Amino acid sequence: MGSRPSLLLRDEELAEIQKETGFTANQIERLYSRFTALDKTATGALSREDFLRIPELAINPLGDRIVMAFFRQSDEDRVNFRQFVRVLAHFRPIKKGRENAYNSREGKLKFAFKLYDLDDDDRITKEELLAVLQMMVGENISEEQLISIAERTILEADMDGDGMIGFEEFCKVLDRSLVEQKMSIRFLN
Ligand SMILES: [Ca+2]
Repeated sequence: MGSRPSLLLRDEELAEIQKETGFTANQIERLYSRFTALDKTATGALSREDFLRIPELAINPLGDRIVMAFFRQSDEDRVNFRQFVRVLAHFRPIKKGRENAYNSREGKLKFAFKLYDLDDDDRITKEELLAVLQMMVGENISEEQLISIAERTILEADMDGDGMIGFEEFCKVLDRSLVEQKMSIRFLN
């Protein structure tokens, strides 16, 4: 019994997280109760299995990649609450004058870019693009069609002619409204 760690968020921690992520105190409290509900073993950190119990991630075709983004924040195979909210902060809608490194257009684009950059070398190759397209569409489109979509996308985005998509090139191809819309979740309004 006595070994269960405290599940309460300290005030100073709450203030720090608020400042860093832009979430309101109320939103953080609610995310924290979601976090502790997922943390079945009450260790103060989530494992990969804990994440897979989130229904929105389980049904998202890119769920695996998004789960990996949480673990990129961490050197271990567990994600603590701070790391958890940092990733979620990318999905805060952009409001004028209230953006930060996470939910700014650039922050959102960086997060999206990393979903495609499977080997984390800051370039998206045709193979990486193809792999992500396959995750997204499953078996609905033939391999040949997907290869042609991947090739066309690289051709259109690749301005320096290296056959890959760098971050700058990625930003140029993605339409502004699309990023802001797809990368925003109305949090607990
Ligand atoms: Ca890469």
